[in-house]
Amino acid sequence: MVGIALLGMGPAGVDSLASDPGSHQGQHGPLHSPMPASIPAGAPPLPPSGPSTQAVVIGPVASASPVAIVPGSGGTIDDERMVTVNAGEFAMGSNLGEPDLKPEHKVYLDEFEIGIHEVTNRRFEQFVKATGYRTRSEVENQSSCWDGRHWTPLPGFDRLHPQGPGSSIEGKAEHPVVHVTWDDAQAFCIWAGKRLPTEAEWEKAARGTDGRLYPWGSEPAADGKTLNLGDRRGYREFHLAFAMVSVDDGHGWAAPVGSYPAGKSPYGLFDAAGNVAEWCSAWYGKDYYAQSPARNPQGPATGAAHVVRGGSFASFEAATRSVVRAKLEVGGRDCATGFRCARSKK
Ligand SMILES: [Ca+2]
Ligand SMILES: [Ca+2]
Repeated sequence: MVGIALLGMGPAGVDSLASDPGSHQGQHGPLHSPMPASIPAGAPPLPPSGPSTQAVVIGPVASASPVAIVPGSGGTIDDERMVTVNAGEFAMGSNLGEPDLKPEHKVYLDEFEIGIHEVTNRRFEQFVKATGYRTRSEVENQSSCWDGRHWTPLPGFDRLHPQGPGSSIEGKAEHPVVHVTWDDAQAFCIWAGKRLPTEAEWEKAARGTDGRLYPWGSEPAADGKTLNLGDRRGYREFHLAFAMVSVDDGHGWAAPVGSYPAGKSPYGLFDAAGNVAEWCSAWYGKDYYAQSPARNPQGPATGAAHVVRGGSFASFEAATRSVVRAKLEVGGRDCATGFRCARSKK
């Protein structure tokens, strides 16, 4: 079992923190209420994500042979379209809503780039073909999904079988990759010469600088044209008990990325609200906003779960607000969580 390590430095043992998949707590849920977090100390440092000429050895849990990834090598094969988010302040968090959103506070971020789309199956397949990487869901032939009553680990659900046994990614090349852990997402981003966005970068890219609550503004949009959330198709196809049955957004599960241009963010991000929830680089800290540095916050130094943002096709409308903070523990993955990559400007 190998976590993530720089060659010559020995394994960092990231996966030693992995929790029992049986205790996996899906972070979507019909109402998608963020769960309180307890943050134990002593977690190992994050793997390197910046540009490097060193190969990085990455192997998912139970992988017999870890794979070597040359950071940035995937950027020459193809690339996700990125937009630049200019340096400056924005209002992060909210004085209204869940306790972990408070207080609203000014945050300054250096200039960065971020993908306009969630990473697709097509792009992730390029990574797999180039490196031989296997996601943890594939290795363990198991991932979490909604069984009609609970988020629970289910056999036969993995990256290649997003809707479980009998499903496949054939014909879903432009759908977001799902059933990927934070480590899987980080491995892809390293290969692509990028990194996961910080929580602050994700929020600024999603809601801009004017304090809006959604990518398109502050009013919920329930016309079915701005985002893919838990709608009447989710009720029928995904068996959501509390779906918004008054809305038809066209998709019961994930939609191809970019399907909702009316819901673009001020910086041009598609699907920042809904479709699939998105991993951020940071550990989740319930009280972090009260103590966050004012410049380029990176999140708590340690934790048990990483931040996941934006809600998903399985979320109730309120959970798709760009301020909502959800989390998924180390090793967690499910049918409604993916990611997009970011990159610091040189
Ligand atoms: Ca939907
Ligand atoms: Ca999303």
